[in-house]
Amino acid sequence: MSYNEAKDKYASIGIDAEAAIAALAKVPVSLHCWQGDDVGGFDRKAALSGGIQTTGNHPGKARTPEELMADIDKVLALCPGTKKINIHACYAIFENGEWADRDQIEPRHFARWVKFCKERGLGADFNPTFFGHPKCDPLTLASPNEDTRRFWVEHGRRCIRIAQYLAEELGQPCVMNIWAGDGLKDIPGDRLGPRLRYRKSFDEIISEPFDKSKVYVTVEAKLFGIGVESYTVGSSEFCLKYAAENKDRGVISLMDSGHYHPTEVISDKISSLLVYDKNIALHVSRPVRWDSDHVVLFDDETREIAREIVRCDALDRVFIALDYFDASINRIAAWTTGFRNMQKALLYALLQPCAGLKAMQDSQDFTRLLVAQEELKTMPFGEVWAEYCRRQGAPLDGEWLDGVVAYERDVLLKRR
Ligand code: RNT
Ligand code: ZN
Repeated sequence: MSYNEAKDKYASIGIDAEAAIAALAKVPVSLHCWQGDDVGGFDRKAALSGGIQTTGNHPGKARTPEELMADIDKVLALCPGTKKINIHACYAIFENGEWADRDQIEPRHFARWVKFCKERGLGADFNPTFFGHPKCDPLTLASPNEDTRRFWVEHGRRCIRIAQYLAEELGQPCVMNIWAGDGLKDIPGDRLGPRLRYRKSFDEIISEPFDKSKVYVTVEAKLFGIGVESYTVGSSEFCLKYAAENKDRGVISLMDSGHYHPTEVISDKISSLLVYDKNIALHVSRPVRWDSDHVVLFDDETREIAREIVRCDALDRVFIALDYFDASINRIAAWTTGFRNMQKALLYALLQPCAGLKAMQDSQDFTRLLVAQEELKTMPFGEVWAEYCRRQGAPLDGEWLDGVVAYERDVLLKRR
């Protein structure tokens, strides 16, 4: 079947494939820089902490800014759509023998990222890094040790300045996400104290002045992490309440698809937050039994997340970022697969007869609703996806992996 035939097939059920392609091309999706080096960063050699872990030791991970940027370029060339680069503070780039600790970093340590983004016309998002550092005691923003807590608050405040710098330089808003893995391995003796300190620290961070039209501060909730199984300070309730209470100061909720109980899905939560909030943010990931950050698939939940965003007519209200890190396979293929799958899910969602499905529900025609949704699954989606890739100058499915394998042979395997 050709694209034109597929287009006609969609038109026969009231769907405009051209409009779907045009709409998707404008939706920014944030590509996380940390898939390229297993969340390593450039500012120190400390092991990952905060309950997150990469597993696998596939050869060829990026070791320097040059290598990471070269790898990102590969991914960008293989992915259709509008991209932003999501940078963590630990990816500061120090030059001429300089080094600055997390409570000393400055916008200029991200000048190379600005250059990288400018040359490619990309926006950027940003994240303070509250993990992988000796000052995780193990708590950071919730630490009872005032010296530790202040160190991390200062880090957060500096990150707001860096986020604003990125937004101003690149002429696009910057989402600055606060996630700290603060929590305890075993049963706490005090659950309230750390949460009160966490709130105080958040308040101190956002008291750093910023332009709310340029910097969107998000707070990411979590259930638990490896090594912090019994208690997480920044739980879902905590972060939702914090964002609600500080909405006017520019704080937005962020939901990561791996940060809830195993049968809980964020697709069902999106509409609840959109009832109350102008903007929300997402980390699209894939948890396998825990927050394992597997590569995002074109699976039911990723599709449902995208369908919800589209059905709520909220493509311009939801900040979509990817968050996964697989070190067991070729990292460029992992990155590319997840990004392309997010694009596929969004395109698939844009090819839904939303108004028709709503009408079936509202007229209690649940039989027709079920059948219609099932039959959508075998519509010729692949042809529309291929056309979208062609128009974006991106390779089609089946056309990109051999190039990645060649890059692995010629470049990645020489990184030893
Ligand atoms: C951890 C959170 C967080 C991190 C990144 C690296 O569970 O999902 O978003 O993955 O900041
Ligand atoms: Zn996340």
